[in-house]
Parts: sequence; C-alpha cells; structure tokens
Amino acid sequence: MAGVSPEVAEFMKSQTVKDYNKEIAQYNLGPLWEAIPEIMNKTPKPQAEAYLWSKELIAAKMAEACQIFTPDRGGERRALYFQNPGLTYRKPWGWASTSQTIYAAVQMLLPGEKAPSHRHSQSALRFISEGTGAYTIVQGERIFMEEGDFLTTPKNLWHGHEHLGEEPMLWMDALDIPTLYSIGGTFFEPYEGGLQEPEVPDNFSEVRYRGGMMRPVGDDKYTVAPLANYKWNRTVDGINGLMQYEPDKHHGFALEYINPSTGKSAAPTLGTRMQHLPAGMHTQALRHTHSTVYHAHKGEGYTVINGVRFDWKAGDYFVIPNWAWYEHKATKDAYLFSVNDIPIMDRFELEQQQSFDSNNGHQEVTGEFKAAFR
Ligand code: 1HN
Repeated sequence: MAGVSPEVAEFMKSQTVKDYNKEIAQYNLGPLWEAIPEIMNKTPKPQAEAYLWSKELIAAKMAEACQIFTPDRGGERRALYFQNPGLTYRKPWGWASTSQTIYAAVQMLLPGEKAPSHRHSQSALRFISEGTGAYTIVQGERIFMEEGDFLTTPKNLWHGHEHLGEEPMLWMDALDIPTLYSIGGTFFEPYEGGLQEPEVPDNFSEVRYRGGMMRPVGDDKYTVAPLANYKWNRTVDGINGLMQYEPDKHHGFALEYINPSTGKSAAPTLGTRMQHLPAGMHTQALRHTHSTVYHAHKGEGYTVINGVRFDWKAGDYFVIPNWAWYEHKATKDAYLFSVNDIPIMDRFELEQQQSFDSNNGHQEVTGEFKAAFR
C-alpha cells in the first residue's frame, strides 16, 4: 500500500483486519480501506478497454441472426450490440455496454420487415451504413433513411421502423443506456397497435429546417429534435467547406452534429461527429476524459490507442476508452462517424484533455490488435 509505513502495511494484511472485513460484510457494510485502490486512481483507469469489431464479423453474425430471427417473427429489433470485454463483469445481469457511458449496436432491417413502435427515456441515434428504402417513424413522422444519414430519436418519443425497399438495411444505433441504467432512470413503453401511423408529412422536419443555420420563426415547437435527419450530402458539403483551410492537428476535418434550435449537441447526453481524414493524414495523439465509439464509414487506416495499432476499414467499429492516448492515420480517404459522451462530461464539469507533445505527437507503436473474422 502506497504512502503508509511498513508496520501499517503489515497490519492491514493481518488476520484481525481480515476477520473484521468479513464480519461487517454480512451487514452490508464495506471497509473503505480495501476499496481505495480500486476507486481512487491518480488518473482515470476505465474498466472499458480499447476494442474493434470487424465488418466481416458483423456480416457473418448478422447473416446468422437473419436466419434465426426471421422477418415474420414480429419481435424486437434485430440488433447486435458491442459488449466491451472489460465490462463483462456485468454479464451475470446479461448486459455489458460498449464504453462506460455508451451503448452501440448494429441493427439490420430486412425488406418488408417492421419494428414496432415504442418509447423510452433513453436518447437514441442512428447512422446509416448500408441500404435505402426504410423509414423510421418518430412521433408520427416518417423519416426515410439513406447511406451516410445521421438521425436522432429523442427520449420519450414514439419510434418504430419499416423497410419498404429491396435490400437489407444496416445501421448503427447509439444510446445513453449505460447512464440511464446506472442512475436507475429507465422508462419504457410499447406502442398499442404495433407500428405508429404517419401523422405529419414524410421527412417533415428535414424540409422545415432545410436552411440548416436557420430555424422557423413563430412556430419552432419541434426544438427537441428539429432536424430529425442530417443528410449525407449536406454533411459532405460541410466537410468540403472545412477542407478549404488547414485541418485540425488532432481531428483532421471534423464536424459536430448540432441541434439547430439550440446550438447544442444533437442529443442531450451524446455527442456525434463526422470526421474526414484524407489519405496520408496522420493526426497527433490526444487523450481526454470522455470515451468514443467509432464507425468507419468509408476508407481505410489505423488508430493507435495506448500504443496498440487498430487497423480499420469501412464497416468496422471500435471503441476508445476514457483517458487513452489515440491518434489516427488514414491510408485511404476516410470518413469516421463517432459518438462520444462529452455532453455528460461537460454537464458535470469533468471534461479534460491533454495533447501528446513529444515525438511530433506520435506514440511508439508497441503492439497490434487482432480482430476476429478479419
Ligand atoms: C431501440 O429503441 C432501438 O428503436 C434500437 O431501433 C436499440 C436498444 C435498447 C433500447 C431501445 C430502435 C435499442 C432500443
């Protein structure tokens, strides 16, 4: 034990202390002196680990899921969620999140299939990876989804999905489930009668907020999620504007999705970004108190996380835990979508960051991550 005399350290390991710790445990009392090394670290020591799930793994397991959980089953969402191997201590409860504050998953909807409407106190986000022709219906508004689109599903609003197209749809879901779970704040309700019927014109909010940096005067009652769908072509347009000038040394050409009525993050508890790294770009290493889940939407490259190289390409997902050094290198023109918990860190005034100043901002690479099914 650090900072105590050898006598005290010896005493803390004695039978007297062991017996006492055991004695109080039966009354649901814990000895702080045993817990200190676990809970009081000099710098953040997340239980979540850096990890990567490959496109091939997802394709293989989703194909099996489609065989087993057929379109006519009328059941829940066909989603495979990313369980962080460092958080598997939660497994006896059947659940482990992707980072400590972020749940991320891939969801597949097949042509003709419906996912019934429901609502819950968790905020949800979607990033469309493959396919076209499906809509999500949020509070009576059908929002049609295409590759590269980013959508928000605010907390407590009814939402369901239906696929009217020809090819399977694959998208990323991200929710603030771990936060709601840890504060015991979950409300969930299924919609009577399955999928909600439309109540406003299709793509209503996207049309009303077409100005992007402008909001409707007089009747801006949709401030919760005024812009339900951030279309890919507009995202690319924004990135192309940034590219007229110098990139950020840590982030390349990156944009944050915001709520156009408030200027704040598109969802209250999760931040979201699209980041473009042209082929050859190598960002400088950074670490921060928030965690991030990435989805490589296009391109190829690698990210060095605490010295370990994680190779990625379009369709892969990876997680960077809190306070881990990371830097990206694109080997082909890359677009990375990412979800973070900055809004939570900011709200509690816990956000901090540090840049890696030695060696031109680049870590020494000491290992390589081997992804399953690659
Ligand atoms: C949910 O509502 C969706 O609407 C996806 O597609 C994943 C995970 C947990 C709870 C609700 C969806 C979800 C979810």
